[in-house]
Amino acid sequence: MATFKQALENLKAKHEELLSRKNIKSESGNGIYDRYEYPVLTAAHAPLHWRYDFNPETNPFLMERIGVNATLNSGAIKWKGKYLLVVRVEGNDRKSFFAIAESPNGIDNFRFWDEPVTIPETENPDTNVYDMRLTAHEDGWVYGIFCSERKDPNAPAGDLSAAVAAAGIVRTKDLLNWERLPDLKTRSQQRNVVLHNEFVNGKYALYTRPQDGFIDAGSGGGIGWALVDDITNAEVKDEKIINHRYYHTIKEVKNGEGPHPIKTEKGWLHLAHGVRNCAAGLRYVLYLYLTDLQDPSKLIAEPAGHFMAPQDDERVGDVSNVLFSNGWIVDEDGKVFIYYASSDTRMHVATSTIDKLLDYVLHTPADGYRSATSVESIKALIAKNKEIG
Ligand code: BGC
Ligand code: BMA
Repeated sequence: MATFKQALENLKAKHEELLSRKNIKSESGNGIYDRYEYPVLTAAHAPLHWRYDFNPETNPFLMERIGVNATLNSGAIKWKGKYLLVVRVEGNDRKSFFAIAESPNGIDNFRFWDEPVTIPETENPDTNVYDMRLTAHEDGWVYGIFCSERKDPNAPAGDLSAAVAAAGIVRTKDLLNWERLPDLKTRSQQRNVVLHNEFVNGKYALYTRPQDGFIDAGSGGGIGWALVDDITNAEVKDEKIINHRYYHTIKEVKNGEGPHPIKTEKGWLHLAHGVRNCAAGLRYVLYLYLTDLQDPSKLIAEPAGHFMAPQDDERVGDVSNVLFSNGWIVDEDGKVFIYYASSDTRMHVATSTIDKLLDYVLHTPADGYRSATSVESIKALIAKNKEIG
């Protein structure tokens, strides 16, 4: 009994040490953003009372009863002065669920709320839910749009992988009680659906990602845009592609909107992910683009290539070579907290400012789509530098 008590105390002390660890800005940034030394959330951050039975009678060996495998792709929101993530927590059983973690400063001391979020199911229960984008909409609700995955009812017998992806929609006023709305009705499967935070022409506006199949974005073309009359019965009738995929770019195979864009004086600033294929599998990187203030569907600037790509330890995890982001927070002073997951395993933060990100988007050369145009960009910069001697 005494040893059980001691073991439990040790467990709690080690957990507390991890949760309260101070994060440190990494040296050697590129001037655009700063990375941090430690991830902000890992599987080990999951509360002990979700994982261990604390009763010595029923758990004499103090074993972990319910394992958490990863904490990844999190939505983000500033809420009552705190930095909140709606984390995709994945259990050892491969089921994802959502749970809120809160930090006082946005870079460390993230702690999960007491219980995971309960997402009501529809009449067609989700098998797996993940990657929620949060939107505090001007209608007064906070919406969460996430991927709802179900087994493909038309899969041939024996195919236990074929799935169907749809956009699930919930809303809340307190982040505690979530109302489930009907899933988005669309012609194609959808992942990476995001709600714009303002009405556009009096309608709800969605960033979409039409795809041919569960994995294959195929003829989908890229990130789409659709206006919806009624969010409580949302249906995509017309969808246009606003951010295209191109041959031999970082988003050749797939792309998808990250969190909803940030409104700036120069336009709507977007964070997205781009995917290309290689011998090692799919490589996911993050990129930025800017759209028109009056018409958020109109592209005005897009730097060539990635904004952030997996680096060092970020490269390795359950699904290696992946950076993915569906959450960022802007402070009133213009500081931006970019929350991103590495290799489907852990959550990190990078910080920057609106001014820096706009400077990056507006002054990084655009993609010319050829080696020769890339050389021209470099030579133009060299010439400019030679002028100043
Ligand atoms: C996984 C996602 C992944 C998707 C497409 C799902 O089963 O949970 O993380 O993005 O498949 O590969
Ligand atoms: C997907 C995404 C993410 C994930 C990525 C890499 O398509 O929706 O859930 O991070 O694949 O596995």
